[in-house]
Amino acid sequence: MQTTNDTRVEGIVVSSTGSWYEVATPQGTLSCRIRGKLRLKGIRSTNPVVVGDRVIVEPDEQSNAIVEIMPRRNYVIRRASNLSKESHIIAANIDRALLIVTLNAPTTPREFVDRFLVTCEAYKIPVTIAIGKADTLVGDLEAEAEEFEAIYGDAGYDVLRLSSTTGEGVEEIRALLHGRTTLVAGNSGVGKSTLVGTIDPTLDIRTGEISESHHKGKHTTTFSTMYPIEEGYIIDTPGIKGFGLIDIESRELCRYFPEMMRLAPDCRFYNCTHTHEPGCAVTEAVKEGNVAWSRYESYLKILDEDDKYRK
Ligand SMILES: Nc1nc2c(ncn2[C@@H]2O[C@H](COP(=O)(O)OP(=O)(O)O)[C@@H](O)[C@H]2O)c(=O)[nH]1
Ligand SMILES: [Mg+2]
Ligand SMILES: [Zn+2]
Repeated sequence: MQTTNDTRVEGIVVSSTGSWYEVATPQGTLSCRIRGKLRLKGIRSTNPVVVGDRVIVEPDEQSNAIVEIMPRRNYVIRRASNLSKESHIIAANIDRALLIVTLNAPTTPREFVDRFLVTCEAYKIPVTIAIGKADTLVGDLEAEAEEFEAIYGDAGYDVLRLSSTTGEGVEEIRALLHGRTTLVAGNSGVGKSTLVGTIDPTLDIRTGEISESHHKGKHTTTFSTMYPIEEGYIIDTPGIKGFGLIDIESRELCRYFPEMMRLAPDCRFYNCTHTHEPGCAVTEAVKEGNVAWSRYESYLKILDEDDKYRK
């Protein structure tokens, strides 16, 4: 049987196992493989086709094949592993990211939060931060939540509280999702899958999975999955442990900390790195408490640790 271009259909990748891809098309969801070499210019990635990609599928009796990937509007990418030069794309064509952070059980490291935010800034993806498991915030944790809200609120981010247990914040998030593609990110165990299942109980979502990185060999997915929701899509991600930045130059890093970027024009030197320079408005603001020390510390750590991965 001859395949003609007429049989090709356009679709959106909703899940992948690394070798098989589920593609939602007007003809239903098709299981596909990649045909030939689909190379994307300039991206050294461990996964050539990712959730959120718009693709062309050539249906075939044997197996459907993805034959083309449309250009990506944006994507969220991280280093595949600590020492790797390869990257892993978490998802593509995203309208908004929802970063779920928990202060306890598990504690999300601030550096993780800041690295994720830098990536979203670099690819111009708006982020909403949710403090998850808000039902557990008592005593010191409540004070910590208020401090967190102040730091990230001042930086310019929307921060809300979320509890899938009590329903706090769930309707706000539902409204955010409407008609958009939203990536739900956060460490393993913060409640990402539970949230997706709370928003739409008809979806078959696995929750409470054991962290992939701690229990290698467990049959857990390490790829993102996209679900239709609220006239848009939501992408549930596997727990992201580390977030190695890729393709961000040292000298542009400060642009992705909005509260520092606002101050940079007041630095004495136009090419100030905000580390050792006299007349630096950023370090001055850190000293005066106008820029949070934890945010500045993340900036320094990213500069320092990622230096060795840069060309
Ligand atoms: N107290 C509390 N526990 C939650 C909440 N959301 C999820 N959990 C629990 O946290 C654990 C991890 O949830 P899961 O959704 O699998 O996290 P994921 O790894 O981010 O997808 C499960 O035991 C959930 O029952 C919440 O809002 N409050
Ligand atoms: Mg999960
Ligand atoms: Zn400076």
